Amino acid sequence: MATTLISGGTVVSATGRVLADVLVDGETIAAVLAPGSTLLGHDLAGSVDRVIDATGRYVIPGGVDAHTHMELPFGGTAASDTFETGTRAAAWGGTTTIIDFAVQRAGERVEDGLAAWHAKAAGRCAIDYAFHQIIGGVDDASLRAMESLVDEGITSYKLFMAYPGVFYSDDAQILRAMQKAADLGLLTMMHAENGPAIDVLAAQLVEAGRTDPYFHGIARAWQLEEEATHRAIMLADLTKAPLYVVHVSAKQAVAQLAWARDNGANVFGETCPQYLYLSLEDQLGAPGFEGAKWVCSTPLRSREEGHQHHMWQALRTNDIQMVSTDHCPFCMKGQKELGVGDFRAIPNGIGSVEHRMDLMYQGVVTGELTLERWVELTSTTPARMFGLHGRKGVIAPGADADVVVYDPNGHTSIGVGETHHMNMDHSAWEGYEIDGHVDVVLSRGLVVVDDEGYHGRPGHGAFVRRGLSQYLV
Ligand code: DUC
Ligand code: ZN
Ligand code: ZN
Ligand code: ZN
Repeated sequence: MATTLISGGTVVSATGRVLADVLVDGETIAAVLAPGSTLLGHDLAGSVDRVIDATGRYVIPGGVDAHTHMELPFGGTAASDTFETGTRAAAWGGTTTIIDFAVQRAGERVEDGLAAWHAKAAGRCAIDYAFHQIIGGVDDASLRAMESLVDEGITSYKLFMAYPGVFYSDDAQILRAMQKAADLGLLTMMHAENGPAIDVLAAQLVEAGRTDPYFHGIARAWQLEEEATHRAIMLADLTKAPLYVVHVSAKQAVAQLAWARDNGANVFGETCPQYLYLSLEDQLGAPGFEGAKWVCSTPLRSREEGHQHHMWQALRTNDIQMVSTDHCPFCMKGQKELGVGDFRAIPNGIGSVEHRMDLMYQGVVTGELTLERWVELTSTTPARMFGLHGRKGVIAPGADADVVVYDPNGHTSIGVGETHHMNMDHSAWEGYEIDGHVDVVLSRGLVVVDDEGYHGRPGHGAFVRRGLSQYLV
């Protein structure tokens, strides 16, 4: 088994930083050592297969993106990244684990949905992957099927309060699923938007000729995110089901989460880079149909109303505990274009799996986050939240050797022709400049990215069975 020494770097964890050498033996981390340590009198650098000089750079645990949608069928099309292209792009950007969503719809068997996702991913991923289970049709059969999920290594599932007729669950269904989840120790993930109310507003807007992409965000008003978040919290409280609210974008929804946590509830929230950087005003100012590239749900929020500023603050105060991408890419041509003349037909989603580590590092540069908080939000907490701790999210003996060498003196220009490896014909992040650079990426000991380029291969990434959330035990 190959041995690698990552020498001279600053190892950053969620709790601190230290100058140290990291010794990798095969697929795992063997030791974290004082710089220049010897082993039984032998110079380590001379006795390993490979030395990576990390002098002047940060050595961090690989990113864990707990919310991606490779190949998700949506709006008559499917997300444009396959597990092969999506995990390759993730690796380029310093993410070494994704947790994707297997899909079950009303009338389908949960077991079949899960098997279909295994079939899509197996043998194709460049980095390790795990699954959550979407339950798009809560009924007796799907509730029974939830009983097998923990044994399958799937310890979280997602419900939708939005998208009536597609993934939607009503309150009765949510209540039943949460009762089951509370029994099983499953973490309930919630898309918290009031879908039936959104659909009425959207129809009224289209009727009035307001069909541009911008009106997607008007229909999906923050009141309907706040209301659904509150409802989810109360149903979770009643059933004693721990709750994780995905893609929080409205400051009022953050306030609901903070209130619930202050009252002792097991409630958590995630946000995404788009809700930190992009705004409804950006979308309004985009020429022609360009704003479609930022159509996602929950939607971008108004900068004038201060949502983005508030979200950075919530990351500091731990009212929001982690950052995922909700990576759900669609090309403009043939996909987003389906919604020319009616924003309701624009497939919802933004592709960011490649850029999350960089975009969040820029928050360190601008003083929004500490270096340690960057690692915590993008790697350590996601691993703990979703039952991967010990293997992922830490640089420690015995952990998987998923490691990133990050250069604070490097530079990354984001855009289609620059660093972009996602299967998209545009970037939601075109023109973003990052004062840092992903230099080297190891996935279970294999160097997948270095100065010479990309060395990853489909099938290196393995399915990871997850344990129960560390926040619930
Ligand atoms: N939101 C998106 O933007 N895309 C897919 C599903 C979702 O909830
Ligand atoms: Zn969602
Ligand atoms: Zn999603
Ligand atoms: Zn560099």
